[in-house]
Amino acid sequence: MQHSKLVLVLGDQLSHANPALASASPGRDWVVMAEVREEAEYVRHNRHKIALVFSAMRHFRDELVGRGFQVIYFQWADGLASLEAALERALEHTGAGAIDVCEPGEYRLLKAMESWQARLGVPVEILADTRFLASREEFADWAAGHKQLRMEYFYRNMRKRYELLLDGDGKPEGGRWNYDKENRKGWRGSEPIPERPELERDSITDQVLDEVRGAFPDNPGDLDQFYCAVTASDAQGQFDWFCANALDRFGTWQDAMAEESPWLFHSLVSMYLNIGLLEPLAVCRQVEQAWRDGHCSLAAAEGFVRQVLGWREYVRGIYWHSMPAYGELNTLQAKTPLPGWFWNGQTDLHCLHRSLSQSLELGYGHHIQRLMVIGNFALLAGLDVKQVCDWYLAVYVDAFEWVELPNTLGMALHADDGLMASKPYAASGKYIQRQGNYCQHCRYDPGQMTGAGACPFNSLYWRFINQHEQRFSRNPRMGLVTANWRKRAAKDKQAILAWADQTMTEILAG
Ligand code: DLZ
Ligand code: SF4
Repeated sequence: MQHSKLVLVLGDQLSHANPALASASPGRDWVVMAEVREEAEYVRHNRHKIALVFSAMRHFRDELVGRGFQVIYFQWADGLASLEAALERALEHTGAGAIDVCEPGEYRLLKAMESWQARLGVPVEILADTRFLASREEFADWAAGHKQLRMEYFYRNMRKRYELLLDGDGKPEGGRWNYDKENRKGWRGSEPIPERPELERDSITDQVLDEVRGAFPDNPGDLDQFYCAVTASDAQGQFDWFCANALDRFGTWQDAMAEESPWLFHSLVSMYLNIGLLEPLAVCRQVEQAWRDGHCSLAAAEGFVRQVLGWREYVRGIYWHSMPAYGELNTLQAKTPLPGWFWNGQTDLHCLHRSLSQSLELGYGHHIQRLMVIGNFALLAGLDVKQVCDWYLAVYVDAFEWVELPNTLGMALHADDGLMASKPYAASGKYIQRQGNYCQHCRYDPGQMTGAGACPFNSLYWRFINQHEQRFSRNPRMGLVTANWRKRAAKDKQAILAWADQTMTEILAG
C-alpha cells in the first residue's frame, strides 16, 4: 500500500485546481492548512488582508472536508510559529511519509520550502503553480528572445495563445491590440457611481474578525468596514455584479480619481484572483462574453483583459525571472526614510491624504491612486525603495510579493533601471488635477509652482528631473522634458529647486 502524504495548502492557494490537491487522494492523504505567526507577521499586514486570508482558509477547509478530504487545520489560537512547525506537528500526528505543496508566491517562502526536506526528514515536492496562464519557464523563454521585456509584446502573445478578443482571422477585435488611450478619462462627476451590494457575513467570518482585532491591535485596517468575499461563490457573485453594473464604465474611468468613491467602477477582483477564489482565464472569458453580448465597449473589455492576461502575468514573470537580485535594486539611489504619516494618512496634500487613508482603512487603492499619487510622491521625494515596497506589501489586501514588488519597485519607483517601464511614471500636480477632483478640496493650487499655496508635486517634479538629468537625457522618452528643464533660466531653476527643498522638509516633518 502506498504511504499517505501531506498536502500543504497556503492561504493564497485556495483553489480546487491547486496542483498539490489534484495529486492527493481524499481517503489516504491529509491536507494541512495553518494560520501561523511567520506568515501573518513578516510585514504589518492590513487587518483586512489577514481577515480575508484566515476566513477564506477556514471556508476552504470546510469545502475540502465536504469533498471527502481529511484536513488538519491549525487556527491562530493554536499559536504555531511557522508553516514548517505546522508540518512537523502534522507528520507526528499522521506518520505521513511525504509532503506535496504548490510553489509559493514569494521568494522568501520558496527558499524556506527548499530547506524543508532536510529539516523534516521526508521528501518534499514543490509543484509548479499551474493556475497562472504563463509558466515561469514560458516567461523565461519569451524573455530570452527579447532585448526589452515590454508588457505590450508579451500581452499580444498571450491574447493569441488564449484566443481572447480575436476576430475570426486571429486579428485583434476592432483592429487594435490596445485601447489604453480610451481608458484615461478624468473624473468630472458626470456619472452615477453604482452602490456595491453588501455581503452577508457568516459566523466564521465574525469569529475571524474578532480574533484579528484582538491579535493585531496595531495593524492598519478598519474591520468595521470589512467588505471582502471569503468564498469562491461569493467572489463570483461580486464579479457578476461588476460585469452587470460597472464594467461598461470601468474602461473609460480606469485612470480616474474621485473624491466621492474609493472604488469608482473597479472590479476589486485582484484580491480574489491572488488567493485562488477566482481563476484568471475564467474572468477574462466572462468579460469577453459581456462585450460580445453588447454589455460593454471593446475598450472596457480590452482594458480589463489587458490587466489580467497582460500585466498580472507579466509582473509575475518579471518577479521570478529577476529574483532575488530584483529586491535589492535601487537605481535612482532613493534613500529618504518613509515619513511616519504613511501609516496614518495625516498630510495636507489632499490627494495623498485621501489615497493613503483609504488604503490604510480598507486595504484598497486603485491603480492610479497607487501609481500616480502615492507611488509618484515616493518617486519624486526619493523615498527609500525597500521601505516603500514593504509598505505596499503590508497595506494592500491583494499584495503578495510576486505582484507587489515589480509594481512598486519597477513600475512606480523606476528602481530597476527601466526593466519594466521605459520611462519613470513621474508627474506634476497637473496630472492629478486632470484625472479627478482631489485638487478642488486641497489647500494647494496645482497651477502654482512656488510660494505658500503651490502644489508640492510641481516643484518636486522638477527637482526630480534636475537630480537625474544626466540619466534621463539619455532616455529618448524623457528627452523633451530634460530639454525643457535645461532651457529654463538659471534664476527660475534656482527658485524652483530652493522651493522644492523647503517644501520637502516641511512635508517630511508632517
Ligand atoms: C498573507 C497570509 C497571512 C496573513 N497568513 C497566512 C497564514 O497564516 N498561513 C498561510 O498559509 N498563508 C498566509 N498568508 C499567505 C502567505 O503569506 C502566502 O502564501 C505567501 O506570502 C506566498 O505568497
Ligand atoms: Fe494633490 Fe497638489 Fe492637487 Fe493638492 S493641489 S490635491 S497636493 S495634486
